[in-house]
Amino acid sequence: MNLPVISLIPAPASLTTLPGSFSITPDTALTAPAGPAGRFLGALLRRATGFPVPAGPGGSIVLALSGDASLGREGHTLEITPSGVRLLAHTDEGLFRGVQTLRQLLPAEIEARSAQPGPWSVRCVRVEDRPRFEWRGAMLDVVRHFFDVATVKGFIDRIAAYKLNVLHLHLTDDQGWRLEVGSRPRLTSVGATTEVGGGAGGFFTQADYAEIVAYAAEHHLTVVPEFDMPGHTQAAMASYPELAPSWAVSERVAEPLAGLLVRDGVRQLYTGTEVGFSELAVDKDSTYEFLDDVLGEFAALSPGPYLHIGGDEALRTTPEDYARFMARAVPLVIAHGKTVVAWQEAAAAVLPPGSLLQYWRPTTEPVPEILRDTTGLRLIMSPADRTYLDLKYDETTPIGLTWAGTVGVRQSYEWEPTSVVPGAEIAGVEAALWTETITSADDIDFMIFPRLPGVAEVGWSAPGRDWAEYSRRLHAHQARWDSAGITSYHRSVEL
Ligand code: TNX
Repeated sequence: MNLPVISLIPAPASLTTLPGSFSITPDTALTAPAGPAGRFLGALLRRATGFPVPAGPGGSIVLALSGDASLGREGHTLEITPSGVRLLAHTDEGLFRGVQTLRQLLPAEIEARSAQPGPWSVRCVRVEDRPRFEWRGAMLDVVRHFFDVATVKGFIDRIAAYKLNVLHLHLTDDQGWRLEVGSRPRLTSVGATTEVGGGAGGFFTQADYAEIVAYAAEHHLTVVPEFDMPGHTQAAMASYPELAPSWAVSERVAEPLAGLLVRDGVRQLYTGTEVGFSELAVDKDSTYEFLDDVLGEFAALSPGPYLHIGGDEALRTTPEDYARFMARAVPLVIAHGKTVVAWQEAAAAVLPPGSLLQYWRPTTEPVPEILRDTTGLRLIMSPADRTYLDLKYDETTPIGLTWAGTVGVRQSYEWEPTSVVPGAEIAGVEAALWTETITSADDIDFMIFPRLPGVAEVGWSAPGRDWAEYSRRLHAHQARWDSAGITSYHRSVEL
């Protein structure tokens, strides 16, 4: 029989091949605890095999919650023998990650959206697995170009397949405000009406956002919403002019940009791609009332423990103003019961122990002085020259930015998150997809495939990268994307 070659991404902690194979047939049943893992696997198998795959006791595929806490929250063991599949974990999340392994052991046709002929055979194996890092994220910028709920769900489908567990949504920026806020309706009625290039923009209603959060939870992904402050706030200021600082834009921003940002003293919507020109009024109490209301709604809508408050590229803000601002903004996050996440610039502020900083500067730059001592903080590693999937693959890539150079497939895979900021505690890694040049779901697929799986492996698998071995596995995944109907992935010459 023609059994698929094993090409797991991310590579598991341990894999042993056993003799023989197991086949899914019209008689196969699934025994699983109530929860996303069993639901996901049942739906996946039914869709591509066309078999009924009933759920109930006595199935030849068994997912079970073992009492063994030593597996960790996401750890699991998967044993496939000729008589069946047995997947054990301590939590449903662990089962869900293991289901992604079983999925990749099946023929690529398992990704098809309609019933295929099969056969549905897998090699017998024993896999013991758990992640290296607890934070394995992907960020989607829905501001520079807006992406609707269906596209975000598609993004969740893609990242969950590679065992990521965090969906970071960049929801606010100069070019738009993308989440409805009940107490500040102009943020969306005004602030969401455009995007980079002048398109119509758009926003998530609170019901839309709840749908995304629920879909993410169904894939054991935590949604981390980002309200970027005090910079990247032109859309908020265009919606509520009183949020703007008292200094005249022309004092700190050169023409012609300054002329686009203000007309008759009022902040305008912005559709360009410059960064670092906007800042909230740091000295007005009303700014913090605004933050309190908005952060309160973001927190209430987001069941996860984190709120991301940006903090990057506040380039027109003096260091004193930045520190004063963060000293008032950070406690609001805490008051709403959330842990602070912020871009690396926020290392200049006083952050409570346990806060997370997202490192984004390229690995080729020296570590900034403010990050020399990160005691009490944890770092999410997103160095631009490795994890910024909005950067071009090479000079010939039709879309994408190049401010940190180009990011080839190999470059996004061959790096070590713990050696960028020596001594820092590393929570994990996150791929970032900024969307200044990305305008469609096909563009998203073009930029994330084939680079995203490499960042996922850096986050999940033991250190020590072997490009030759990995690129063979990655090559095999193209058949899975083909089968899933993902047509626009980048046909990289590196594979
Ligand atoms: C830098 S990374 C930014 C974003 C841009 C991105 C483009 C960061 C914290 N800020 O505003 O979209 O580069 O690659």
